Amino acid sequence: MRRFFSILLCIAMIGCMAGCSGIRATEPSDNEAFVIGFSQVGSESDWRVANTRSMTATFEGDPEYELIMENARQQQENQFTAVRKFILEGVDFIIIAPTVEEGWDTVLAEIKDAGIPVIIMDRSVAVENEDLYLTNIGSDFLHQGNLAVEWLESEIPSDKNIKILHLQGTIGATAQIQRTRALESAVAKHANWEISSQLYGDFTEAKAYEVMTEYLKENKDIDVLYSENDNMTFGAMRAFEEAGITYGNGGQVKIITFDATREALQYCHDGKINLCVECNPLFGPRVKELIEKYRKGEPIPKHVYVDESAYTTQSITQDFVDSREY
Ligand code: GYE
Repeated sequence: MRRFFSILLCIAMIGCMAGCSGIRATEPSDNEAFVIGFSQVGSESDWRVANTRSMTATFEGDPEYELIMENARQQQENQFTAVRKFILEGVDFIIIAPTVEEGWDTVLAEIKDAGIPVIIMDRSVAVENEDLYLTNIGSDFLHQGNLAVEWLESEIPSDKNIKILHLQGTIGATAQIQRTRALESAVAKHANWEISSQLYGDFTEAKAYEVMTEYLKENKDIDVLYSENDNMTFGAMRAFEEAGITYGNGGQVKIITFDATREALQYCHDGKINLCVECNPLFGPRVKELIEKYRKGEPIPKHVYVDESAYTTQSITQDFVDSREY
């Protein structure tokens, strides 16, 4: 089917020449591999890099499959372009890791009209019609946030007032929405908890370092850092050091981070991070299994969540850190 669409694509390209810049015709493969178009968010974090690696490693080397990945550099518009290109190329399957939840109705309807099945991976999409996609495989981000606040409840006596600095990821992404929701609802329930500020770190180390450095010039009264991913935490740690603020076990600021990558777990083991909430990026094999079920006509659940937990300095060993795959 792909060869036929590649010919169509060539005709379309000749038809619009200069006006259609950016469209790339992938070479039709000699075999009739099952072609998957994958629109990835970007490469903003170690989590994302591990996720990309898991996807490519799973399909690479399997002659039955061909995975075409497009990196959206964290822009939803780039995802729309990628998806439309996949449709034009006549791929057999599409996987989308959506940047943000909103705004997907039109493009998902276009995919459906083209008769291509879609898996939404990692974050979710907010569409009225759930039939627009086959399944959503990802994390329970609210559960992750709740693990973090439960830990904080166990750490903070109810008569102690605390100021929480909240570093937020890409606004509108499920991981941001749900992790924020868990914190905000917990703060609403605890009169002694206060969010002193919400800073936008876009899930990147560089952005977090920049906003934290600026913030710490005027504000040093922080008891807890609630950072919505590890890379922002690393940026914040650097800013704390430069501002002379101590953190981790025995320090001024308790640090809560999400993802639990190997580097963050090492900091946690070494007492520099207090809590790592796990978010597993290794979706490749699970996605492949779902696609295989789909191809055999087997039923597929609408939502697939992965099991995740949280780690403290006391609960992890060096062996555990070393064995971390991401
Ligand atoms: O926590 C962060 C990444 O959506 C789960 O995106 C993902 C988040 C992850 O950039 O590191």
